[in-house]
Amino acid sequence: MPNSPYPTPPPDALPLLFPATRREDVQRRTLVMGVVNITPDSFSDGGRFFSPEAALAHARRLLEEGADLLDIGGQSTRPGSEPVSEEEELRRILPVLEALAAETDAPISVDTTRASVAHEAMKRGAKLLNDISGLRFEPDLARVAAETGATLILMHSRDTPRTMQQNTQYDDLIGEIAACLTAQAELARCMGVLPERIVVDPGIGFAKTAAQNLELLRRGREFLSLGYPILYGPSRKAFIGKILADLLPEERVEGTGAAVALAVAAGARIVRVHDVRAMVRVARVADAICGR
Ligand code: HH2
Repeated sequence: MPNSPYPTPPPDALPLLFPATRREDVQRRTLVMGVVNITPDSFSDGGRFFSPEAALAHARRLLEEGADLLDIGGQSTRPGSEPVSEEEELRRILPVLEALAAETDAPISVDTTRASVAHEAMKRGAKLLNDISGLRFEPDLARVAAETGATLILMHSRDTPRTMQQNTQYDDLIGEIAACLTAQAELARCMGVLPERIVVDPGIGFAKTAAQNLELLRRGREFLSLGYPILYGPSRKAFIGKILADLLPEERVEGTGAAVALAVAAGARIVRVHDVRAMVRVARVADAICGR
């Protein structure tokens, strides 16, 4: 749009994940990814959707509320969290993924750092792999993405979720994250992932202080030069609670709305959120203001 100071992300291949009738619509606006955590210990909704039935009902609700995509995770990555076994991760994710893939054409992402879990998930209908380690834990995950044609989300973080908040020193926050995401995307491409199947994410809340999370959102448009669609996951995170006198995660909806609006203004292509109904409204209005 002429005269808009807000960048519009260039056309990308994400619409190909959707049925042909929806492609035009999803090319023009920010996509909302609903979070389905099948975990007893996630920071914002841990334990609420732990049974397969509860997780499925939750996922259906998010789709009704307007989620474009879903992100299913079987392992919490909150600061300080401990990993679960591969068997347990599969046991949590697969039944829900299989049931959902059979009943919706909304693209389903699986939030995993394990190549083996990624492989099983792709066999059962997942379309995206969301790796919060950006291939640092298991580079072979890129091979799975290449072989199965998955869209691969590469997120910036450091160390492991257990220790990442002890490693938040950056000389050049944006430059270092951009360089890291570029290197991870290069690795993925070397392993056969097509460039149009890569999405990058600066990793809000992962090895970042509250002030650094704000800077990521303030300067988000600088990541556009990486040339990949950008995902932001600010939803209900601690930096929002900190600004708002220590509000609890489920009370951070409006604060999340502010972060989502500014992510859209920075050129986000996907926002990963818990409160889908509210954030669809926020993203639509922010898209309209930005002239998309
Ligand atoms: N944040 C979380 C998990 N996965 N993936 C991407 N790409 N970007 C993010 O910002 C991101 C992510 C953490 O949020 P949540 O899933 O709600 O919590 P938990 O890790 O405790 O399950």
